[in-house]
Amino acid sequence: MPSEEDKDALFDAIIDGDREAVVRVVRAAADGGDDLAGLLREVMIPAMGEVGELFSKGEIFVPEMLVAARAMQGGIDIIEPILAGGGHQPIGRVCIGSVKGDLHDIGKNLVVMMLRGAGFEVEDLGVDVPVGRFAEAVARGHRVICLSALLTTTKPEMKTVVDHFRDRPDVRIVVGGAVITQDYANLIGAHGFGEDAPAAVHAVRRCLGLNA
Ligand code: B12
Repeated sequence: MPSEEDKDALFDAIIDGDREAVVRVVRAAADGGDDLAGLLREVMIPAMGEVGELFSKGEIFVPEMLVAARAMQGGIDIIEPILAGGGHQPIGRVCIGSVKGDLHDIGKNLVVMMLRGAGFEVEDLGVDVPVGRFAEAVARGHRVICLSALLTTTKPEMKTVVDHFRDRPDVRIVVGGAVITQDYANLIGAHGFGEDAPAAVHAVRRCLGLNA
């Protein structure tokens, strides 16, 4: 792990939206062979949580959230290829998207990264994905759909997707995102839920009958 000083600098750089500083610390950690998953879990994700707190308190606004997100993504872009590994035969296929109306993608991108790292082939449909695009993915042969939502206003869109595939028992749907709970997943009839990216991998494995 980088020094406490570097970790503090990384935390602050994400909150301040200082992409260059984020990239510098993360690259140094990657070059030094540090525990990048730990860095994400212990420093980078909590920094985004702090950004949300500051937004809730009215201390920062949407533009600041946006630059913080870009700074965070700068770090993720370095970590992703390292954690995702590659070159091996995929153990399953998954498609994923942030639901219609939802532009948040950092959490989704982390889920993509973890799934790829766990050996899945992932088709990332991006953000603001309407049900029709998930239907197209199923038509292309996908049988596991992962949905991400961060807004109270967009979580009902998950039910729309689940309802759409109600008569397709071969299609499994896994949901997650800051506003989603296991209770909500049960309520709408989703087949899996994960509160974070590692839990997303477990949920997908369970859906495919792989030992979770
Ligand atoms: C960054 C951010 C933004 C950025 C997003 C940029 C981007 N490229 O993602 C921008 C500036 C665009 C933005 C916009 C808005 N945002 Co915003 N945003 C955030 C913030 C600060 C961080 C989100 C984040 O990246 N978290 C870090 C990641 C790692 O966590 P995560 O997404 O939860 O993902 C983890 C898990 O949930 C899970 N997971 C995620 N997806 C999935 C999927 C599956 C299948 C599984 C199993 C698991 C899983 O695994 C992930 C990894 O551990 C949050 C605050 C917060 N605490 O969440 C507010 C927050 C989500 N936003 C909020 C709001 C209100 C908005 C706006 C409406 C603001 C406005 N007035 O315009 C708009 C809406 C835009 C839209 N239509 O989507 C509110 C939502 C409140 C609510 N309950 O509805 C929050 C909570 C802020 C707050 N405290 O009020 N936002």
